[in-house]
Amino acid sequence: MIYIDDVYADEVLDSRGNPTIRATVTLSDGNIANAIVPSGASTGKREALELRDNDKRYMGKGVLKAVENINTQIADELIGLSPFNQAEIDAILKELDGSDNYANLGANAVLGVSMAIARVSALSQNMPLYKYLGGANAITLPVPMFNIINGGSHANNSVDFQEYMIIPTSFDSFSEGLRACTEVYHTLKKIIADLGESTALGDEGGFAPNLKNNEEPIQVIMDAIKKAGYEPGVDISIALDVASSELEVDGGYKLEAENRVLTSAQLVEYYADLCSKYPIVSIEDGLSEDDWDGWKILTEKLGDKVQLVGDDLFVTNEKILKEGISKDIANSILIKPNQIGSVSETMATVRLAQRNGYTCVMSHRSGESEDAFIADFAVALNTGQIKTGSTARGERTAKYNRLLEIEKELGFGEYLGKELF
Ligand code: 2PG
Ligand code: MG
Repeated sequence: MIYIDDVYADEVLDSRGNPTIRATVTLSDGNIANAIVPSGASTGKREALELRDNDKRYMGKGVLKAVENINTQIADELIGLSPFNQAEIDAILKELDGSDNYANLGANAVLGVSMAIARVSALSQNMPLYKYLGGANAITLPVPMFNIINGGSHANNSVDFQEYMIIPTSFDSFSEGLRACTEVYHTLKKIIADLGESTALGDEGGFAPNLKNNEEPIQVIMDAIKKAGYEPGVDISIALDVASSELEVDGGYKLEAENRVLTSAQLVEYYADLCSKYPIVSIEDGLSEDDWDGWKILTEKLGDKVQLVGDDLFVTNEKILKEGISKDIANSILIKPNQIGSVSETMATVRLAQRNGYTCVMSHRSGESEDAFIADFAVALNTGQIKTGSTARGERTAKYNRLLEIEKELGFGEYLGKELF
């Protein structure tokens, strides 16, 4: 029987220069694999706990306690077990932690090990990770939700909305969709430079220009789509992640760039107006994680036309999603494994969403690494969509390049470009 021979962790750095966990698992057959854990900036309140040292090193952001938890408690528990039952391993880690949000071991410690177990098991079975996790059903390449302008807490510019993205909707394959988005990205760079604005990049590789309100980014993106030779709304559509939990103030949502505070209902009207003027097919966190009444208004107003994605709202949590489904809130969920803490719990949330007709968008975090686990995971879980930045910055291209590799391996696979929206 093949068993887990060693489990250990190191403190390494993420794409923002903050410490994170790299967990490594060795099997008795000699296979060895590691996984690096991502980290968010605009985190939801109900996310699983990311354990930080809170001491003098790295402004408190060290992860030596989480490393220690892996090297002692988690290693003690897992060494000697078979790695091939992911659900059982993840359940053991959950029980070892004993809390409902990994407050003891740290969700970063648990997720690192959970991902490394999946990866080393795939290796041991001589299978690509997507196939190990998804089997013969894992053949759908995700449509990219490609980040092109950054604002909010991912950039220090004047724009309030956190992410403006483009979605290739008329292409026959992942690689063709990605090519089109990349061409629009290069075209946009020139447009922004011609406006006399900075072409510096935000955390996820999109540009971070100082534009005069939250609508102007959409206008320059429309311009870029056309100048690159594509038809907005036909070939390429637009998606937003407002990350509005970050904009909440007493009495509403503060749009700093526009010098005004809107109520939930007014913000919904603002979105409806934008959607009537531009081909916006998806809005993430249009209202805050606490504003379920507002979400109800948003879903009633736009839910049958626009994909409404809950990120901070659902935090990849099966229980919270269940509540959302029962209240008819949103129609889509963002899937970030580190919000919930293990591979199996992430899969359970995706299953629940898919059974209930909620779309799923696999997602990176703003703090990332060269680890491309989510590329395989998106294919394995048939999410059909992935949000992983622009084609700039190595930690973002790592995921795109892995998907290109998977596409080739699958002999083009299946791609939902035209059918998605
Ligand atoms: C988001 C994410 C990823 P962060 O809000 O969707 O784009 O950002 O990782 O900072 O939470
Ligand atoms: Mg978000």
